[in-house]
Amino acid sequence: MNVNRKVQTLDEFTIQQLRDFPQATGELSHLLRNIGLAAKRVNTEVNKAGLVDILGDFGTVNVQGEEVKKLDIYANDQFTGVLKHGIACAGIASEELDDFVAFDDAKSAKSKYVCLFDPLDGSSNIDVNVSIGTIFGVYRRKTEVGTVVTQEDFLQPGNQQVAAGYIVYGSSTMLVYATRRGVNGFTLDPSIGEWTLSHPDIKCPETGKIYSVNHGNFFQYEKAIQDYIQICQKKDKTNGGPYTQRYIGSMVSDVHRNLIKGGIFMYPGTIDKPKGKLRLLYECNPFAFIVTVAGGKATNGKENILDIQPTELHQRSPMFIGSTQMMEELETYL
Ligand code: AHM
Ligand code: MG
Repeated sequence: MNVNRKVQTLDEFTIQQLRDFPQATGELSHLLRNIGLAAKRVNTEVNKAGLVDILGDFGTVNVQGEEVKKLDIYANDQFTGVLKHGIACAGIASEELDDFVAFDDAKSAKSKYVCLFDPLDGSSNIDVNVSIGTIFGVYRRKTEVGTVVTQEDFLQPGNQQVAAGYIVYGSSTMLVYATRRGVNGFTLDPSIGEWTLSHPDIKCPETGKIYSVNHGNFFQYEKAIQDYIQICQKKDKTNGGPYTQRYIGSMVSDVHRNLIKGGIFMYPGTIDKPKGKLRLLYECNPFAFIVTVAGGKATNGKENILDIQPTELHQRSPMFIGSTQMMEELETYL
């Protein structure tokens, strides 16, 4: 029999990592496994998104008599459900929910982690078949294990993350996650329904050729940002410019590409929205953690994203993230 032992699944990988920590309880591996499971379910529905006219519109009742949910609500229910059901998560906060959810059953209260996520980021792209994603960050709770989690467990700076990751539902489906030990990427093998290690030990290139920003907002940006964008477009650069502009409008895909190829992604504040659009806790922080572990940098223009002490669950922050040398070049303008 021809067994390809080069293929390592997500479960095999996390269990192998556990062996290096004899005192580890396996809770984090369990949590990642749960996220992988919810992501597979979401992936199946995302792949059917174009069939919505045939299968029934969102909000209507489908042929099986079930209500067809909006995909971001469906994704939120999947991630919440699977984490509530598991043994590793004491509560969640989500872009889709006004407040955090404490899992108050005895089993969940004994868990040591909380998870914050954006279940389906970039969901306005679904209708036009553009890649979208899920983003998540995992923290060790501050309150005592055995009690019900409180807001304090969720309002932690990003540097307290134990793990963070994202799933990109693209031409293939990938789950990338980071712990302090490194960043690893797993591609979903649809033939066996398993996440398989395809991108071990991802490092963000020190520099790159791509800059990603919404140019439509150009005249809304402060002068320093406008100057930097123009530098990205100039020919007489010592650093190999002009750069290529790439902006999908789906942060998971944009940052994923720049992480692999090298580049810079920016969502600055604007005149109308000085704090920008992106949410600190479940959009900026997970990516800042992943890219930092991979060797890159992330700031809000003034300080490291990971050092910001959050005050609200849904607070926004400007975001600049990417290859170290490009970030340093940007900082000379800021
Ligand atoms: P969403 O959480 O409502 O989906 O919005 C977040 C998305 C990001 O994925 C993306 O980077 C950004 O919005 C694009 O915004 P804009 O269209 O203003 O450039
Ligand atoms: Mg979002």
